[in-house]
Amino acid sequence: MALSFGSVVHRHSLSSSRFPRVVPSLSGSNGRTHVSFSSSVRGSPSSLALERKGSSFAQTAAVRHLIGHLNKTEGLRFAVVVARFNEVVTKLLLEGALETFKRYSVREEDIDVVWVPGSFEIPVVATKLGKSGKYQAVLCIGAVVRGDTTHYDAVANSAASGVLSAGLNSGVPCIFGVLTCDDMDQAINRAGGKSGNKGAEAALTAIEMASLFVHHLQ
Ligand code: INI
Repeated sequence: MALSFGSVVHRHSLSSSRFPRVVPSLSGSNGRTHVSFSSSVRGSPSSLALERKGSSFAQTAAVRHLIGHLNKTEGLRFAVVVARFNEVVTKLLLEGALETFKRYSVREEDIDVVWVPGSFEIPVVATKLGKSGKYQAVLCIGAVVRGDTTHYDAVANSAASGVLSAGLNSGVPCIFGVLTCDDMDQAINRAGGKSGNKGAEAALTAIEMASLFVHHLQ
C-alpha cells in the first residue's frame, strides 16, 4: 500500500519551531475529558517519553509519529457487530460504545449495528462489513462466559482469532470488544460496573484506528 505522509504528520525535531503534538486529543467535543480510555490510548510508553521535558529522545529524533485523533471523527463510519448471546451483558457494552461515539461527535447516521446469534458468528460478519468499503472500522461486541463445558474455550478462541483475521483480510480495523470472563459477575463488572465499560473503551479504539487509517495511512 502506498502511504502518503502529508501535512498531517507530526515531525519531531528540536530544530523545528513546530513542536509536535504527539498524543491524541482525549477530550470530547464538549471539552470534558473522557474518563475511560482504551489501553491503546492510555499513555503508551513512547508518547509518555515524548511528553517528558528534556527527553533526549524528543531532542534528537527527527521521526514522524503517526497517531489517530479522537477529535477528528467527521465523515467516519462505523459498524458494530453485537452478539445476542449473554445479551444482558452485550446490551450494556453496546450502550457504552454508542455513548462514546456520541461523545466524540460520531453521527448516529454513520453507525450501523448488526446483531448476530453468538460471538462465534461475529468474525464472518465483521469480515463482510470490513470488505464492504462502507466503514472505517468495525467494532465487535460479545460476552463469552466460562461455563461447565469446554465450549467456552472454543468460542473465545474462535472469536479472538476470527476478529483478528477479519481485520487482516479486509484491511479495515476490526476491534475486539468481546469479553472473556470466568463468570457473570465479572462480565457485568466489565460492562459498566466497577471495572468500567469495555464497550466504551473499544469504541475509543475504533475511533483512533479509523482516524489513523483515514488521516495517515491512505
Ligand atoms: N456465545 C457467546 O457469545 N458467549 C458464550 O458464552 C457462549 N457459550 O458459552 O456457549 C456462546 N456460544 C454460542 C456460540 O457463539 C455460537 O452462537 C454457537 O456455537 C452456534 O455457532
